[in-house]
Amino acid sequence: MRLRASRNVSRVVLERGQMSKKVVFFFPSFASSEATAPLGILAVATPLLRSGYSVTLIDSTITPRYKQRVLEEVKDAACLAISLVTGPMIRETVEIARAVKAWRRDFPIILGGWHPSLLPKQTLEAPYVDMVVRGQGEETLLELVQHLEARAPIDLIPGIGFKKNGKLVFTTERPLKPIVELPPKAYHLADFDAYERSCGRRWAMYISSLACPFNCAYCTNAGVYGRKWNALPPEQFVEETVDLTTRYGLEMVWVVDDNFLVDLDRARAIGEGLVRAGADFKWSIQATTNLTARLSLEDLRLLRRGGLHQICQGVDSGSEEILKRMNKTFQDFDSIYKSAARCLEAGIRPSFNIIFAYPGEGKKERRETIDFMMDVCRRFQGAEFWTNIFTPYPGSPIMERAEELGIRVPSSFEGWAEFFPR
Ligand code: B12
Ligand code: SF4
Repeated sequence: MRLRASRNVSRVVLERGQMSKKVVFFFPSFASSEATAPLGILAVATPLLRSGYSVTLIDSTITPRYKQRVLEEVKDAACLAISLVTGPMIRETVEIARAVKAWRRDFPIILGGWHPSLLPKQTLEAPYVDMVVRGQGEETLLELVQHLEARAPIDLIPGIGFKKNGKLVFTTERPLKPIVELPPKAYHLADFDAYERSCGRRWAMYISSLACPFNCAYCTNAGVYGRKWNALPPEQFVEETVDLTTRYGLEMVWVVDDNFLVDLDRARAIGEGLVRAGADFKWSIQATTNLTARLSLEDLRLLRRGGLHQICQGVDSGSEEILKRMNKTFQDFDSIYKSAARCLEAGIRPSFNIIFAYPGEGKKERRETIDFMMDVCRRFQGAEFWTNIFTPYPGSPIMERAEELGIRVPSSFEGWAEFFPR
């Protein structure tokens, strides 16, 4: 296992002229107890490993004295690559990037993931950020690291931003690749024992489709992945999840697809395949209520036999007016009731998300939402609600109206650290 091996090799501090075949990844902690390996980093690590680079992953959630560890590991590395979303992850990103720059001002620091993809310019303006990767990072990061190693100009690598003579330069966008063309994730880099110690559960994330055909006004997805839903074939899903859970002794897989149920035949085939394979793990998905309601009770029972135990669904509001403002006209209340009833009958937990304080929500709309939640809970015991306070994210359609809605938009990278739904 490369990660473990890299800790034991005798460390050689490279002179500035030497080239390194090592990349250090840092994953700042999520303000969440759901600790498991960061899928974005496992994704971009594979092409590097295949091309002969060694990779060290430092996840601050499971690494005591993570700053010291980063400072030790970068000594013989080519660059430091950090993955982050908007919000509190920015705090540790800044802490680590500043510490590395204090050690060596010209050591390359690359930021990738959702926040740098949605706000590349503002992110790159931070003095301790040298390069940003926009969108899918598998090919881009490999090309970038190869160019850094060869000390070649990076101007023609699509999908990046960098600094040249004090100016910010952005290259052309890299076209999105369908998920079937992406390499497998480097799960062997994950220290599942440490994640289990941290959160009490042994689980992993898995992704089987990209994008979502809808365009909710608060959602950032279309800004990074577009709206062309594309997915892995059911056989691949079955083979990979069975292998993943068996290999690492996992009890659960969270399928992080934005909308797992777009292709119902695929979903049914996955259920059948898992039953046939005798799969012995629980899994959960995210899907819209309108698509969940299209599944029959038999379909849901089949998926349950295949291990599906929870469907997370974005109900978001109990007010017609707010749903309209959210551009969620594809969902009606009937589908929510249907979905709750059928999921429970099949033994699957329906989990519904609610967003309070969306622009336009007054006392009346809030009351409608609370009444709706109470009604669902009374009628469908076992249905659960997760509530959030609306947080505007860069790149979402509603942010285009930020000024009109009185949303305070941070003017610097660090300003976004406080953006967190409370
Ligand atoms: C899993 C997940 C979580 C998990 C994370 C667990 C973990 N250990 O990683 C948990 C539950 C903790 C979580 C929490 C939250 N999340 Co979340 N989450 C996701 C989800 C569903 C999947 C992420 C994922 O792994 N995808 C699969 C990987 C392979 O794709 P990827 O991350 O896009 O990575 C690719 C590129 O981005 C890039 N890349 C990624 N990292 C790097 C690094 C480098 C160096 C490079 C070069 C490239 C690169 O290359 C990768 C491969 O192509 C996404 C939605 C989504 N579709 O991705 C939301 C998402 C990331 N979450 C989001 C949000 C808003 C939150 C919360 C605020 C929600 C809340 N209500 O609390 C919190 C924030 C927590 C915090 N502290 O900041 C937003 C982020 C929006 C933004 N502007 O950043 C997303 C996009 C959902 C959405 N559509 O709004 N989340
Ligand atoms: S259904 Fe979910 S993933 Fe799709 S656009 Fe709406 S919030 Fe985003």
